[in-house]
Amino acid sequence: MKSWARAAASAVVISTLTACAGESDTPAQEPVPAVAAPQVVEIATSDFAFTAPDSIGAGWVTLRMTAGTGEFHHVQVVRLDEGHTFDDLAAELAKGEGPPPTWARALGGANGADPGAAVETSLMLEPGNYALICSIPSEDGMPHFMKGMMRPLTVTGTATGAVVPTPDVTLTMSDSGFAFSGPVAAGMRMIRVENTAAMPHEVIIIKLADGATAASLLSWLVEGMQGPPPGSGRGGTVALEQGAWNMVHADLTPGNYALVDFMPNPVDGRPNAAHGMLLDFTVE
Ligand SMILES: [Cu+2]
Repeated sequence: MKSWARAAASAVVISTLTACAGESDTPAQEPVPAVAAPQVVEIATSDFAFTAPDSIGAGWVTLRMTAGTGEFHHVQVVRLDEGHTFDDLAAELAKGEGPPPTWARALGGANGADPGAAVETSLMLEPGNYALICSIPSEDGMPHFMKGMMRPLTVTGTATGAVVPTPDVTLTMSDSGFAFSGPVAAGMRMIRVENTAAMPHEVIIIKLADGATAASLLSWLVEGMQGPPPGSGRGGTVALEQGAWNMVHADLTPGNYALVDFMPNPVDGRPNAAHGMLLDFTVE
């Protein structure tokens, strides 16, 4: 099998403020803010389990998902509102029908890793109870969380002083589709992805194979994914509820790309991509 993605590397630059010495005999000593290194949480996927910590610290967190060589997986971060437990969520999801409960909040996560590759997405996590879930279905139609890809995560303590990196570009997801705030240049990019729509959305960044377009990628998907995929994953988020945002670290070489939301549309169950959540863009 041809490998269809390169591992994303992360580079977070932390700038520290230094005090300026004044002209006077007693130099002004501005306090230097405490800056903590960003917390990197390693999550490995396999058929059908996550390897992940049980507990992490609150604050700015980078999820580094390393994909196994089997089926495609993602890491959906779900925050459980106070008074609800992981077991409550498992019981709701086991019903296999209806929308997820409103107390289970979709905060995004890591997505779009080719088999054997790694991708990174960062987000701010408040202390509380969470679940990590993979809801991608297998060929038998059963979502992976029904096969074991679901585990609790506890976020403890108070937020660290890790610096939130400045995005290179912002990607807005709305009812009218995807929109970048500006052109996307080649290189290791920090893409702030935010959802302004009432319904949850995800984005997967795909570098298109020669001759492929976002439309032909969608055709490949809805026609049963016959043959090799016409592109390779470059990262993304999982479902984000309205107002939530993630920072996707994407390693972008020049070429043609597509943004795709594969989530089933609540109206007809077809992918949101078939309802306009699909965009071609070029990286130069
Ligand atoms: Cu999975």
